[in-house]
Amino acid sequence: MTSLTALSLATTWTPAEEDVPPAYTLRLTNSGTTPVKDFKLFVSGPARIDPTAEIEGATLSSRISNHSEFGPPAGFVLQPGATWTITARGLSYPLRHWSDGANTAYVVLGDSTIVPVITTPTQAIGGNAKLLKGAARFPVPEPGKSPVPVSIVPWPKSVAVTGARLAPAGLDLQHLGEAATSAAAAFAALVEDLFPVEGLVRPAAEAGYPVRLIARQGLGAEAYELAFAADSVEVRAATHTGFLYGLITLGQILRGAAQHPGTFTFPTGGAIDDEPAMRWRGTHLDVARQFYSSAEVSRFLKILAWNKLNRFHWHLSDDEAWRVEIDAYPTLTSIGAWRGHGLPIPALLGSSGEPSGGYYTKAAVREIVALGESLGILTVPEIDVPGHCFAMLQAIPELRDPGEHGEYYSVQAFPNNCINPANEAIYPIIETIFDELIDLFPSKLFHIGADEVPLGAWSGSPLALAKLAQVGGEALAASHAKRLNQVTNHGGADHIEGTGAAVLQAEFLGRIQKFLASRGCVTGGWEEAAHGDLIDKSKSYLVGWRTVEVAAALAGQGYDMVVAPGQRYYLDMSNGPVWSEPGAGWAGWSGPEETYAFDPAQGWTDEQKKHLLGIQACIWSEPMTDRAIFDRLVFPRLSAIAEAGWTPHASKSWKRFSALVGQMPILYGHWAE
Ligand code: TNX
Repeated sequence: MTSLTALSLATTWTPAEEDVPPAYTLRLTNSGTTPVKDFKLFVSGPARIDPTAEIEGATLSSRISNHSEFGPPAGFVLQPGATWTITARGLSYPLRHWSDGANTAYVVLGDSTIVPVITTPTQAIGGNAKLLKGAARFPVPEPGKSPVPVSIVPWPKSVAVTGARLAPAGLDLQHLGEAATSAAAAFAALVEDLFPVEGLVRPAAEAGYPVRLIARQGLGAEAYELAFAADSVEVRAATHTGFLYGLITLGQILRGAAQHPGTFTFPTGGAIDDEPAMRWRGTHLDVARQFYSSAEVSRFLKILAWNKLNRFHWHLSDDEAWRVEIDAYPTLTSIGAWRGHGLPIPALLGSSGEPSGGYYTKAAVREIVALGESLGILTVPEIDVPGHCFAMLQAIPELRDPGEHGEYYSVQAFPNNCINPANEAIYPIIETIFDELIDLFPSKLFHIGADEVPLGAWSGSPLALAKLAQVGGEALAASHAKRLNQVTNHGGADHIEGTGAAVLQAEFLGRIQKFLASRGCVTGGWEEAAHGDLIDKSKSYLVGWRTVEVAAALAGQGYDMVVAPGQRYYLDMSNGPVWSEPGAGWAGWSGPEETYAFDPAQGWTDEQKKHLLGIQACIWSEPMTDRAIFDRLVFPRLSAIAEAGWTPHASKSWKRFSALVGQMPILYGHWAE
């Protein structure tokens, strides 16, 4: 009989009870036929095991962020059929949802063989509810029951349509002029990809319904009008994007009427006049924590366009990976784009022992940027500096102070993850990298991160402390030095204001922002970029992520603001408070209805509103370990946020939105069962 090594891991979370601290338990079972000895167990998944946690049954031999390595007691042998149990208590961040726990594990044997471990989703003790995945379905109302006759998301400024006819088979686009012609081509390609074989665009010979695209100067850049007649439709706009948006609305009306006759109609008279309430209707996608191939990103952009979202904030670097080709520094991708056992970046967030990851070549980036442009979407790259740079530092160690000693930790438990503002050698490196990127992104919008620099950042760097003494005084430098090696002292940048870390970061950001301005770029940053007030407000914008009040206050100081509060617009947060919902929980939870109801401009003064650029959905990818989780977390909340950007708050209606949103496409096609 051949011997077989087969291992499986079951994990459980026991919530706290009176006098009993919560416990995270990992059980490794040998389901093979040979004893397993001389081995280590490695697990990864969003949950982190703090160094301060008490571990029973094993030694936590190393950990980086959520990657943990456990060693069994000396001489331990896991016999066939036996289970080894490890319990961790005292985690500083409790598990709240099933996707928090370990979702990948592997064992490494003494001879370095990697054995994959079958890992089942973490169960909560006391909860037997079915674990949820896939987008929640929003059924289209029965015939006669829709609150509105036409199916459109986001809802237009004015809908005054009359009459009803059977849905045409498709649209025959008749266009003259550059903007109309390019928009017609972009629309045809869009629907061919999003809704293959429906034949939404088709010639008259195939019963295409006449749609005339008419240039109408004086309309806004994203505005359009639809005028319905008994036998045709006119789309009027002044720009490519205006025409495209008019066609998207028409395409949505047609699909609704075709697929749900009796519920929705195709008008024969009247008009739709439309333009967005807000200029910036963004979506951020974190491709560092999980990698999304260019095919996935391309389809995602098409879905954004179908929601009339117009900014793609592409989060290309973080602690866990660097995702874009840079000619001058090939290690950024040869090292920074891959995680795996024994690599400079370990298996994290559900990646396995085998190398996994990927990056976008420059050619792929150009294609995606061009696709976005054809769909009215500007792509904004983000390179997150000076914090969240673990991967970048593994690839280019020169970005540290060579004399740095000791350790500080980020809020996600990465050690020493910030490039060092006081090391002059970093500036030519950063500028070279940024120059290559500026060349790829014609939007000339460049987001530089600036979030979550740890409280103790650079506290063991002689260069940083000298710089701090120079700009902030000896006392500040001395107090900053004391933050070194305080393992639990990771902090988050929301409370670093005024500290040594904030002062050093501000110096850095001011300098980088000037550099970007010299290249004609507007600099974006997360709200912490305002600490120290050293960036030029007239050439920058900030994304506010804590609360609307913080965003409004920053707008009052003169910063152009994009509103993306974690509680409502972070699409990694779960849809509900229960264990069976996947997703994160640090900012709470938000179901589609809560996200929809939220008013991003509530409480803003008129003066502050002058600096309200718009809104943004943020898709952080820590919990997206499975594409069915992605679909559940992103849809339909993405459309709820799109409507907040497009439709004036007073015209929003959950009843209408929830009747229509079931028609919107999702990325992977995973629906909840
Ligand atoms: C905070 S808010 C982060 C990200 C995480 C996210 C998870 C902000 C700008 N940074 O690094 O992915 O929380 O929700």
